[in-house]
Amino acid sequence: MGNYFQPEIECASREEIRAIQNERLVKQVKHVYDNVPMYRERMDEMGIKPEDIKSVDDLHKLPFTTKDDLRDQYPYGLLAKPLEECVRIQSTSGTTGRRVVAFYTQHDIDLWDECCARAIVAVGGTKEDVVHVSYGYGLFTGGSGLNGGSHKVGSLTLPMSSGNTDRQIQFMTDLGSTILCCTPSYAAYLAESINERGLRDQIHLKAGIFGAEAWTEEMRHDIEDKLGIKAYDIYGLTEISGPGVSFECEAQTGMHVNEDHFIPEVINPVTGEVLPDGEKGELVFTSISKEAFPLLRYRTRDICILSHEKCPCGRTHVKMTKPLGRSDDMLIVKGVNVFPSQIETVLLNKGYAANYQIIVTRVNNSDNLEVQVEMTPEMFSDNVSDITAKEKELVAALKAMLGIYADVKLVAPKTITRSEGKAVRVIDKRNLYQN
Ligand code: DLL
Repeated sequence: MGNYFQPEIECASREEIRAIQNERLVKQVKHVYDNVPMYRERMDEMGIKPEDIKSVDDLHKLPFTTKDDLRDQYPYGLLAKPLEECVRIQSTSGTTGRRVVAFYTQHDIDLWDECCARAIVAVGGTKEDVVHVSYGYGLFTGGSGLNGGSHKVGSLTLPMSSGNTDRQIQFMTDLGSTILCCTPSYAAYLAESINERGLRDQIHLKAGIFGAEAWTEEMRHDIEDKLGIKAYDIYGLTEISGPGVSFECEAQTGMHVNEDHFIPEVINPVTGEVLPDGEKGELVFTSISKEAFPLLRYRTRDICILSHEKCPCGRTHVKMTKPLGRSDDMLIVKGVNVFPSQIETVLLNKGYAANYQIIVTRVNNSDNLEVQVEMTPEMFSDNVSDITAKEKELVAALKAMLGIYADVKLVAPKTITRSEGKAVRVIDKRNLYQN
């Protein structure tokens, strides 16, 4: 049995969780109907009254919300509370398309901080810990979310933000940071830098809380080995609050969704049909506790599987897999679906680090997939036949994984730009030509 921040809710029976969800959903639907014209119009068009939603069983009757709705309603259209009751604005990191803004009342910030506190306690965090937050601060939710969670736990919080790797490492060694929070790609970079400086013995990290971008099991093992820590996943999105929508426990087999605040569903992205446990589809959230920016059935575009299987940690909240890709991150190359995570798995299995870039071009109406991969210092060689042999080996392994040919270019160590926030793995030049 593990450690919990709010055991009464994290380990509540399924009946108790359902009762909380039913009560909050009914209230939330009324709140958005009364305060958000877009939802009122949509429900009126569909002939649904707030009274028709009596429990979670009626959730499927409600309209979906999409990223386009958020853009259309920018900036105040979806605000469900008077602006003077809001205390914070955050914004998406703009991975795809235009920015989206989300609003928070103090109540919304408090519940978001609690969700992050649950994540920190789940990895063993207590008030004895020094929580080193290297997610970006500012409009991005990573920094302020984990910062707030760490305060709630009572840990000593280091608001490092991202960047300035030397200073990160100095504080880590001098102040004895024990829990590192950042993107997995930045964790890999920090690990590389710490080992290069020969400082591995001087860091006191025991755990890391890494999220905001896709990362593979192979990358988890790599970071765990290099830093001598346990690496845990955390998931979230600005539209629904930020980090802490779900988090991993000691079992490291998926992330528990904070179901007292967010009801998850997995749908068929084409038909919108709700799928049962165990089936892969698009993850959808309804936020049932938020006041300022509550969304009904928000389509995340993240592809996931939900599972109600009993977890050894004792938590009863449903678990989601790591996002297996984003419906809009999936590349279609020569008609074949390619996820960057498949390429990462091959590279790490072959002993490379996660320093790579995927470049897609279209030449003479035919797609071309190129993967640039950095050699590790140990495998670095300037012998051309050596390099060619290694490239051929990767071409074959990628062909086996993806079913298509990818041109592999091995590059010298340290030539691929390191990221301090979300890594840019894919450069799809075809989009530029289309405009
Ligand atoms: O990335 C919130 C966050 C901050 C989560 C810090 C975890 C840690 P956005 O910038 O709005 O919010 O981006 C949300 O990032 O829809 C996913 O596609 C992706 N994402 C977030 N967490 C994970 C994860 C923050 N653990 C989008 N694994 C989401 C894979 C993730 N993808």
